[in-house]
Amino acid sequence: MSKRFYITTPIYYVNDKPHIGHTYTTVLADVLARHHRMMGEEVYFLTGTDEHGQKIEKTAAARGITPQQLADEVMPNFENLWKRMGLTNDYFVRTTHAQHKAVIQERFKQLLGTGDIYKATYKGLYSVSDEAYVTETQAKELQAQGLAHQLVELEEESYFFKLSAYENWLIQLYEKYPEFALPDFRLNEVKQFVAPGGERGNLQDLSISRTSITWGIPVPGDDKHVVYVWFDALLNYLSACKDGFWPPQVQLVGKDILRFHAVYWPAFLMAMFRQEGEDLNGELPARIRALLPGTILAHGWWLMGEDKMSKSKGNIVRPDDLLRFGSDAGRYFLLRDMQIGYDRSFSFEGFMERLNADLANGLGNLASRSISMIQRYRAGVVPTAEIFDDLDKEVEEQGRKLAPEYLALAEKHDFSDALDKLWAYLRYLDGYIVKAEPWKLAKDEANKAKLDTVLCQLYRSLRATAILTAPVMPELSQLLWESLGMPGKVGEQRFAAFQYEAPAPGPVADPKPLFQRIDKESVLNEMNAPAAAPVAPKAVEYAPLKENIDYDTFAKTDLRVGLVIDAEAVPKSKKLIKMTVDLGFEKRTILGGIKEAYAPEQLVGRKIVVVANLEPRALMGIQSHGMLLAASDANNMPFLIAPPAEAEPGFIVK
Ligand code: ME8
Repeated sequence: MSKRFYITTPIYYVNDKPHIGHTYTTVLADVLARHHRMMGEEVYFLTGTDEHGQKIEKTAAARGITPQQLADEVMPNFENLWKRMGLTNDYFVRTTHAQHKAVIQERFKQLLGTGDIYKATYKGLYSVSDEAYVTETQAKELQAQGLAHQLVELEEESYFFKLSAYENWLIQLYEKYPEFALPDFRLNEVKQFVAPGGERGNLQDLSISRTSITWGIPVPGDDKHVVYVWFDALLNYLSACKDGFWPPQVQLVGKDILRFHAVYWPAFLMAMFRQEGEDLNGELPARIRALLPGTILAHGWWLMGEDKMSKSKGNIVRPDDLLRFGSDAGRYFLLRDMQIGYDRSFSFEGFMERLNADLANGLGNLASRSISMIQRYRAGVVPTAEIFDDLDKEVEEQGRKLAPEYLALAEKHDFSDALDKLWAYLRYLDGYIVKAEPWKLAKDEANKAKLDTVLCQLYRSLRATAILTAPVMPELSQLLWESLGMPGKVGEQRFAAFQYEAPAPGPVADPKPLFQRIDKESVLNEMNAPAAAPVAPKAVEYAPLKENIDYDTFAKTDLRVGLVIDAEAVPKSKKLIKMTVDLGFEKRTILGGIKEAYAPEQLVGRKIVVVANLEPRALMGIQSHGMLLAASDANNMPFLIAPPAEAEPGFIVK
């Protein structure tokens, strides 16, 4: 049986649309999933949405809809975006799924049974924004950050999870298995939280139910309480796990939610998996470690300048900005520019510069030059290399090292350095071409073997590039793969089976342009162009008023509501439509000069206003018994006067 690899992203709240941060985490997970498939592993990749809790309840209330309606409306934004980004998640979990709810209730009951969950009264401070109780020390930290206004005093009955009982095991987990939370400086933050100042006994029990909200999973047997949103959310990884894939090898999180994943989450799991006789004050059993997530990998934030992106600051980069130049371009940029663990500030200009330098110039140019030369000088047939001089030898050595070095960095989840290394090699190949001058070699038959070598080395390096970058850029790498004359799907290749020097299976194809150079200035101009000026209302020409009439004269006009039940164009007439109009008390034929504005089929079923006592008159040989009312603009374009829906045929209009 092949090795199994279970990877997860956080499940995202449905009170907001996805932004570059969510996109980054999920794209990184996809790259890891694809990478592990190419390592021959059986992969299960999970993402989804977090749909319960106070934030969702409030956002929905503000919009006058139910939380479920809000979730149903927002969830597809995530699901559709992941499709557009080419993501290969195996499942999309929603915490409102019945199956998830059942698992939460079952696990809650289990922990009540073992005494890991108990009921008590909480009195203290509560952070509305974090949906969590806070200690005095935490309150001071929040106050220092200017967030004190989000704290409220609270006294309520609550179910608690005995987090304090797991402190010993947690500390051992971090000490003995430092790969549990990466990078290491993030693990240090976790250690400090669990044992501030190195002292034990600081972890407090965690409240895991709420009575103040209703939008959540009811506590089994006590439905005044709903399960705390983090107990509900974290357990998605368990409820949506595919049989045989437990535990997750890599769980991706932003640094903002590391504490929940590296403290609460393993403690919940320890409580669920521990057996009689395993001493919480003794050594952490290896059996337990093996059932916990392999690594919680915490990445930093994408910032705008120095600031965190937020709706209130209006500085959010939306995924559409990233998708502007194709999903692979966005994927490449996110992976290349973010060093896992650190924050990174985003600039649209930097984004375009990166794409031009690396995809249009770097890889794009090298590929089209190299493949064109194989076509021009060798009719597309890839020659075999012989080593001639030191330069060839160096290129060959570097080329062979490329895949193992790239894969070793990828193994450490360090795609930024892996891609950096690969692109450094591509630049080095540009230099190789300049030094070897294949266009000069081609002029003299005596240099045939040397030219073969240059062309072959370029081919091999590009083929290695296509396969290595397939998880990051599935579409571009496939284009390159096909241009090199390679059969099948590059994403279905296995790294282990890849041989740098394997002969080319056939001739190269026409080089397909990989990435169009972006005209930075014009894109920026377009983005900064002021929105189209509002169209000035057209000056209306008002017809002069007619002479006054007295009421009696007006009252002579009998206006009625009519219903058009049939309509057809009058042949040979530019303007006339013949209608059958139901006036309630009788049906009439009425002609109207409205053909330029209405098609006959638009009129049937429409209510109109008719001058019902007008002398009948023949038009184009047809008797018209009445006239319909329409307003008209300066060009005489008619707009039919419409009575309200409740007015019935025959009603008098006055
Ligand atoms: O926290 N840069 O959901 P959420 C990088 N539902 N990544 C960012 C980011 C930024 N500026 N902003 C957000 C939740 N993220 C909970 C999780 S899991 C059991 C429950 C990413 O919608 C990052 O991965 O607020 C972060 O952890 C996640 O979005 C938070 O998404």
